[in-house]
Amino acid sequence: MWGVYMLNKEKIKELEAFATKIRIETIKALGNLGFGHVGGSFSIADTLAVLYGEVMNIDPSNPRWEDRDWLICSKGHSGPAVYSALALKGYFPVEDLMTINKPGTRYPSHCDRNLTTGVDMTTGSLGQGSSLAVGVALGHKLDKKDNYTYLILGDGEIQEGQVWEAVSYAAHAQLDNLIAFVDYNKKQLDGFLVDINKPFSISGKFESFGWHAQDVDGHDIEAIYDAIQIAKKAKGKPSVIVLDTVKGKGWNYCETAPSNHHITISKEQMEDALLELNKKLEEVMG
Ligand SMILES: Cc1ncc(C[n+]2csc(CCOP(=O)(O)OP(=O)(O)O)c2C)c(N)n1
Ligand SMILES: [Mg+2]
Repeated sequence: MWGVYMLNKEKIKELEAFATKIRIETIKALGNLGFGHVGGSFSIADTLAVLYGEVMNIDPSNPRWEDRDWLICSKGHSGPAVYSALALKGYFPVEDLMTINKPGTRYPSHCDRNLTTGVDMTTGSLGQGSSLAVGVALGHKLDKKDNYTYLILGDGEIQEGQVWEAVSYAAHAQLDNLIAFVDYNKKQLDGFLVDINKPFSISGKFESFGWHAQDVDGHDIEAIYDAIQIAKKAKGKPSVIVLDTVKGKGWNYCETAPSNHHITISKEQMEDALLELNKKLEEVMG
């Protein structure tokens, strides 16, 4: 089924490398700090690579370009992965990432559009990004503009009632310029969703609210890309892509740690992660 939109092999390789580099820069920055939200940053890296590396209409030299597509990372604690993607795209120097979450930084723990070049929306209070994304997408519709708005939600985050108010209105307003992702990594801050607040069918819930919905492997570059192309064809409806992911993906220690939402990172652990990720990068580059 996937592969219908034919990303060529070279591009897939490039995007896989980009996703790995996002993880590498993220762990370097958070490792330097000594702690951070590694789990949720790593689970969304492949989607960020597809969006910033291929799909989004952006101009890093003109971050507030009015024809750009918008990315709203509503699970704002995954900011480090977003910043890494932006730095690698040339919005600002990669070295700047080493100031993440330090006093006076332009790269806070959670996304802030007033501080970070290329960040389209301030987020961090879970749920709020959904309403903000609906406002942005509606604004573009009213202005008769073609910009897409991409929204990234956490699977724990969607327990917030605000998300469903936004989801309901987005369908009513027929916001087919809004494409949401749910990072279905099965874990929230303090454990597994099934133990805390069972999600049932996430795509089914969105469908029942009038959205077009798809379930994809959130670590398969080609599948993510194809799902976005399919979403764009669903006219008159907003779309959701539920990403089947692993929290901490790409670093075995983090993937298997029982608690991997916000972790401390020793120098040795950072080196362990970099060894694994650099090996992956070499494999991808062949
Ligand atoms: C309104 C609100 N409540 C609580 C928090 C604290 N918090 C930050 S991340 C998080 C868990 C989010 O889980 P999930 O959405 O699954 O994110 P991911 O697994 O992708 O890290 C919580 C409770 C918050 N940021 N905002
Ligand atoms: Mg989660």
